[in-house]
Amino acid sequence: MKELIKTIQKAVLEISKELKNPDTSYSSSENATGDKQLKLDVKADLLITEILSKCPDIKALISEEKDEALILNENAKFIIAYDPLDGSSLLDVNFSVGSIFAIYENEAKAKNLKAAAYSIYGPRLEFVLCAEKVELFRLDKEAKFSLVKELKMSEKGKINASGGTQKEWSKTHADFIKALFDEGYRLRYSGAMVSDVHQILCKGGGLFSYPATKSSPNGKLRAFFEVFPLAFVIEKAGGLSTNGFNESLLELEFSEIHATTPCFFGSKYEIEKLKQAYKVLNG
Ligand code: AHM
Ligand code: MG
Repeated sequence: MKELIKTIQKAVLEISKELKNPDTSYSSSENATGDKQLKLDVKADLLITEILSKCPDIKALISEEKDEALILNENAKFIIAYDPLDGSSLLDVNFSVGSIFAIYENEAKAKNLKAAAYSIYGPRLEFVLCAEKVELFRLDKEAKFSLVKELKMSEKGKINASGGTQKEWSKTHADFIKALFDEGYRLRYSGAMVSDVHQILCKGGGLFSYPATKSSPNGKLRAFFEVFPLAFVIEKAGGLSTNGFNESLLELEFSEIHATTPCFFGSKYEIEKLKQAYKVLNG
């Protein structure tokens, strides 16, 4: 696992270099979920594939930018599911984006998650790693990732990061989000889930939500390489996750590698309140 994490960090470092002088134009292709791919989405996917392919412990790679799983070594133990550049539609405005990695053992299933990690390409390069605890690393002057601190969620936060087109929300969801703002929560939403969740984690709490909408009844965010790894991180930091109705997003099972789900991550207070609202208003 140590070698594997080092290899992931190497890939992250290479992507961060690529982002210094980027070509932010679109390629001529779409990914499996129908998103138009930027040249940088494709490049970041390629860099991760090239670098991770050299690690003998990896059985397969599952990427947001690949239609199918890429089998590397049938006898190896780990399956890595990743989003090479989460929030890439914000590259043109120079907002922070990141790469997300889920490390599954034997089979890609939330219950088989052994670790999760993500990077934040912001003013600094940061790397969050979670196996048992959640640790924040930062690239230092010697170009090494050094440990900054352990990250923990508090019981209740102040941030409300609410995704999805509002006119497509259910009344249940709209009423719940309004209730949080009425309580004094502040809107903090950039449009890069990894950066929005990172803000909540670093500030100690709050809620990130991406609900079911009229046009996307199963939500927008993808289970294996966006939702499961970030739910794993938030839960290990002491927070909670749900799809609105279950006890944890990590209970969910999907067979399709690009499956999506409504998702909510946050501190205990906000997630319990959300589950209550969804239960009461949906009967
Ligand atoms: P991406 O992986 O193609 O960047 O798409 C995922 C992103 C998430 O980071 C973010 O939460 C969401 O899409 C934003 O969508 P919206 O613009 O509908 O709020
Ligand atoms: Mg993404």
